[in-house]
Amino acid sequence: MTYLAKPKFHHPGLPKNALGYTHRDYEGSISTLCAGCGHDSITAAIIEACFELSVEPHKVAKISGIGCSSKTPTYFLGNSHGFNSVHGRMPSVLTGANLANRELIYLGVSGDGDSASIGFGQFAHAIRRGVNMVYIVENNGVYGLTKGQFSATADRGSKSKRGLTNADSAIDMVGIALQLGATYVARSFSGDKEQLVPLIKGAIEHNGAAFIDVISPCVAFNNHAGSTKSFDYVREHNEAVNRLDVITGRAPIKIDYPPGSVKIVEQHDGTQLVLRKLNAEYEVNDRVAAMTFLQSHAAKGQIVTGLIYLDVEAEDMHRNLNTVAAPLNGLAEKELCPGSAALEKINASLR
Ligand SMILES: Cc1ncc(C[n+]2csc(CCOP(=O)(O)OP(=O)(O)O)c2C)c(N)n1
Ligand code: SF4
Ligand SMILES: [Mg+2]
Repeated sequence: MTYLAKPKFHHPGLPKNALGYTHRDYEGSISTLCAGCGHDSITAAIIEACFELSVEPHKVAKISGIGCSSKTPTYFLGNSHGFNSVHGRMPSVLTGANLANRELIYLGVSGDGDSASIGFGQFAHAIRRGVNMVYIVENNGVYGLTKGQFSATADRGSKSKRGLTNADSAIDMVGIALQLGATYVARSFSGDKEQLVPLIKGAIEHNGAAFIDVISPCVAFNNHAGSTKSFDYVREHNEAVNRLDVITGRAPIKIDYPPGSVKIVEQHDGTQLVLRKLNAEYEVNDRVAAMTFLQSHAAKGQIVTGLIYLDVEAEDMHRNLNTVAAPLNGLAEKELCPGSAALEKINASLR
């Protein structure tokens, strides 16, 4: 059995959001991952973010590849659309779905093996096309599902559970996403829900390619001394540059930060991202500075977390391609087959 159904009953006093839904309405089946797996905490953060934003579950499409991480969409948003695709192919399936219907919120859930190894090319092209999506990599530095081989995000010199040393350079997904033009780039830690939930909310509100690398320890194969993706290592080397809150028309929140340390960033749709700066020098709108900051901290063994880059002028793939606004399933035959005169006009314009 690959999933266990959750019992339907729940406490009548559970808090409700603006739609009248409780957290239970955003849950899925019972997780079959190892007890303590970081991926389950990310699932909980996604549920919390969607609950707080009062997202309509039927307006979400969750798409994944293969891996323990890619299994997790079964454990959240049980009333949403979902497609568990092929290893490394989540980005192209998501891109196609988004092209067909831009009205859904696309949640791409992947692993470091799924996105940095077999799916690296797919990851790159979805990001550079500016697909409007929330792309989450649940990064544990190993292929968890196939029993703990090093993945391409494992740091050079880090040790496997059996004591082998990784000889290869690591791929930093955040650095690559920045270089490829992602317009919302963040890193977080599965053990830091306070940081992760608002980052997911901000990514959902963002109109463009939003990428979140979440360090998510694999308790079965990569949580030992010598690993740089263990709970202890990440807690000790975490360099958080800021803390985020998201203010939307739907879900107002109170801000209570000391003056001088807060930066309010307004996005196209009126959403406000409230950034509490932890590092006074860190500038979230400077892509090149973000890349330098990442590299210099990585050289010191530090893991930079928080909202690392935000482009408030982000444009998504549909805008770039000038596609029709209506979902394709809403178009009638007349619009889909406008006739030979229309075809002739298009051909003439290309001669
Ligand atoms: C085409 C193909 N190649 C290899 C595999 C075997 N395989 C399944 S999951 C996986 C790696 C998963 O690693 P990751 O994406 O990091 O997920 P995790 O289990 O660590 O969350 C591999 C190599 C496969 N299913 N399909
Ligand atoms: S093998 Fe690792 S990644 Fe997979 S469920 Fe267990 S702890 Fe999580
Ligand atoms: Mg992995």
